[in-house]
Amino acid sequence: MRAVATREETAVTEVLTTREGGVLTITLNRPEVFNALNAATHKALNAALEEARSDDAVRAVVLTGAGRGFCAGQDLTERDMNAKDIDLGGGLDARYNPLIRRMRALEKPIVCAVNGVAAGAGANFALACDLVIAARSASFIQAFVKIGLVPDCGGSFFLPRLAGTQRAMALAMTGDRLSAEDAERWGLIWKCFDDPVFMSEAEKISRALASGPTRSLGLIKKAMYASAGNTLAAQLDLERDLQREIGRGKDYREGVAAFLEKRKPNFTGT
Ligand code: LHQ
Repeated sequence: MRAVATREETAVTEVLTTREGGVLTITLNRPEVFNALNAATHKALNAALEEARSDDAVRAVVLTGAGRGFCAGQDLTERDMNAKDIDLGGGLDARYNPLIRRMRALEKPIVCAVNGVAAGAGANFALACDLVIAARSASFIQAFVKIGLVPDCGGSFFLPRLAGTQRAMALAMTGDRLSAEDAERWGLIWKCFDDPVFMSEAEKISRALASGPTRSLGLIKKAMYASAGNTLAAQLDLERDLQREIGRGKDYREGVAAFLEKRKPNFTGT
């Protein structure tokens, strides 16, 4: 494992990645269009998530946006609206769905730091992350209906589970803006923070996760997401299997030793 004490930054125009300790921060970087997603953004996002997956030194990921918005969803200027056949399903298969799967499959926590408006695919990218926090001025819009579409990127999966069918239906059918405070109240996100302290809170949370027992965080994610499609019996079996696996790791021994010695654990993510 690489102990990264320095701060490195690479600018891939549409997406910035910053490394600080075990935290990889991915910043959508098209502020002039509220970080709307085009082909280049998808490519860079995939590359950043691959870096998160393949590098053991990365132990937590933060996804955020540059400027006033978090992400306004698909870049609506990118598509040829005069084309004879418009196949949006192809775009979802090729770009969006693999990204959502990649985020969910990553065995490391992803914190979404929603700095401003999150609309369409942008809103559902946020909901696909593991811990979602937002600036108090941020908001969430299921914008799809406003342009005659249906929610995608997992919106119709996440929303009813997080907020209940009625609230999910209303958000999807009206395309109304939901404030960060209401999103917190409705359970769509974990917490919202006042704008001036928002980014430092995001850093605090991600730093704490990055010094946590990484493998156990990865398996917590697996267990939580599996529960949506499991019976209690199947979930109990899964918990047993995951506990067996994680109990063989070094961090469990370290956690118990630290408890008994009344000190802070020094988890290595192994
Ligand atoms: C934009 C965008 C944008 C381009 C703001 N594109 N420029 C998946 C697969 C396949 C196909 C289709 O879709 C999908 C998933 C989807 O995401 S569909 C949903 C797509 N997104 C939307 O419909 C949201 C569109 N944007 C908005 O509703 C508003 O811009 C929001 C609510 C995000 C922000 O509103 P305002 O604060 O009033 O800002 P604004 O509208 O003035 O936007 C600022 C600039 O950003 C503006 O450019 P301009 O040159 O006039 O300053 C917008 O044109 C541009 N922008 N969203 N998605």
